[in-house]
Amino acid sequence: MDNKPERILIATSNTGKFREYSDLLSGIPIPIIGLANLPPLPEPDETGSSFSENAALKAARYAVLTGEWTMADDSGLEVNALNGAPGIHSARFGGYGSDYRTKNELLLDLIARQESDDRKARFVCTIAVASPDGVIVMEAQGECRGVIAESPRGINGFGYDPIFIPNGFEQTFAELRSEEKREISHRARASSEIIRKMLDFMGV
Ligand code: ITT
Repeated sequence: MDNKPERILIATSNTGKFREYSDLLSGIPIPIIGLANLPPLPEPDETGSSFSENAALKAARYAVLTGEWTMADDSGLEVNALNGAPGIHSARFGGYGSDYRTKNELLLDLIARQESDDRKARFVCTIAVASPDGVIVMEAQGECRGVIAESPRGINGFGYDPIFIPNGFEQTFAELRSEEKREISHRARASSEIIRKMLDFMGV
């Protein structure tokens, strides 16, 4: 295994996630590159049965394909009224090709048709870091609890942000400024933990 990373690949094809990581990982003292900096690569199938398995699978696969130190995240939204769905299927919910306006409307319709009106929900994020030979060297997790809004609101962020109201706020993630989301989000919490572990690993 190579000793220490000189740069790190943030392996996501989700531009919303990549934007957030560019900001959240500014405390790491090595350059960050994205998939856009590399020749096109096949996307791995997310065949794991947990956020953790899928994050590890993505990090290891991209590391081996590129020979880079690689960080990947698997994340998603768990809704109580839907017994935790869409969860690890968040990106596939409503069909891979469907846009987020459609996914959000579909999720709200589905919740409205449940007997349970428990709109409590949480965003989950698991980050895995793989060395260039595909060995997972560290992992971190974060969550952000909240409730599902009655209708989509706001234009910031990405994905399910317009329908998620974090605890302690009245606005959805998509109504908050990016600086506010980065204080409390599942990704921010997982990022703080992974930064601590990386600095430790690098002896900084
Ligand atoms: P990569 O696998 O390439 O990273 P992806 O979009 O497929 O991209 P995931 O498999 O982790 O990523 O799916 C996560 C899903 O949950 C995806 O639909 C996201 O849009 C959504 N999601 C995750 N974090 C989010 C956040 O902070 N705000 C809104 N939606 C989020």
